[in-house]
Amino acid sequence: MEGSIIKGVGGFYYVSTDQGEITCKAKGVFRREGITPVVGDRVRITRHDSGYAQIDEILPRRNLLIRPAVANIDRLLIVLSGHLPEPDWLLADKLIVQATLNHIEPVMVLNKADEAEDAILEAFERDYRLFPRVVVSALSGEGLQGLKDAITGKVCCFAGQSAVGKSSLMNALLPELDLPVGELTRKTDRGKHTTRHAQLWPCFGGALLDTPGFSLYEPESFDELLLQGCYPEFKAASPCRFPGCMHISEPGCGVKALLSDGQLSPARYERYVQIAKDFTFRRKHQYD
Ligand SMILES: Nc1nc2c(ncn2[C@@H]2O[C@H](COP(=O)(O)OP(=O)(O)OP(=O)(O)O)[C@@H](O)[C@H]2O)c(=O)[nH]1
Ligand SMILES: [Mg+2]
Ligand SMILES: [Zn+2]
Repeated sequence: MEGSIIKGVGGFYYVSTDQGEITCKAKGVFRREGITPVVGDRVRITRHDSGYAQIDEILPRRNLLIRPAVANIDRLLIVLSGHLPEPDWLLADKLIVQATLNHIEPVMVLNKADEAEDAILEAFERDYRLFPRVVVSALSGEGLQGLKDAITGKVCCFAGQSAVGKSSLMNALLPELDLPVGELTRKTDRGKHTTRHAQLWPCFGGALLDTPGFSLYEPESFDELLLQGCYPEFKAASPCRFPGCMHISEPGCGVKALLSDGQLSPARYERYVQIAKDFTFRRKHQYD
């Protein structure tokens, strides 16, 4: 039988199959070989007469994100809040990079439209104008149809800071879930990491995954040229004078020309420079 892992807790994997949900253990050899099944994995399982079921094989993964580990994602729904917690734009840009490098399509979601600040709305529209994006409110229902359209038929995973409303959006789209939703702490206006595990729900001809966010990005390679490919803005640039230009301090740079023409958001560009420098640093120290 084949199915998808929808949840993994304490060594048990819950597998959704066309014969319903089946609780499995992983084959012993997986552990010896250091293989860990993850949420989103397509697996082949056997059910024994005793009722015991086991995962025999993990089918090849199209992609894998870590912390939390999830596999086979079509779209990453990168959620920011229009109000509190204050948007972590750098994290959002890193998530775009992470998604793009893994051949996952990023979709930008600005939640809490009901109380969104104009400055945040403007920055969101300006910085992500070349990405698919929706402005929504889990509370009022505004924009939810657009979000539904963006996820239908796809395996979509929510990502973003704690308390931006990932679980609230899941609940708004699938009221029967009734997932726990957290508060912001009064002191820091940050979230409390209410969601603890990644979990997948088949729906809308695809699936939705709620996660505890992704607080880290861990590209497999730190190739600055691949990084530049994650910036659709750069495609409008005229060729740079130097091949392999990093678009940071080189003369005759087409990307910096876009910047001075006002065709590239300065904020997006500044964060690009941070991420690019981080790539260079990590590449140099990868084998330290
Ligand atoms: N005003 C407003 N508040 C919202 C909206 N969506 C969520 N919230 C509130 O934001 C807080 C956090 O919501 P959650 O859904 O738990 O956020 P999360 O992203 O799942 O957080 P973690 O599970 O900790 O990563 C809760 O107090 C929600 O009621 C919205 O559209 N508008
Ligand atoms: Mg949550
Ligand atoms: Zn350049």
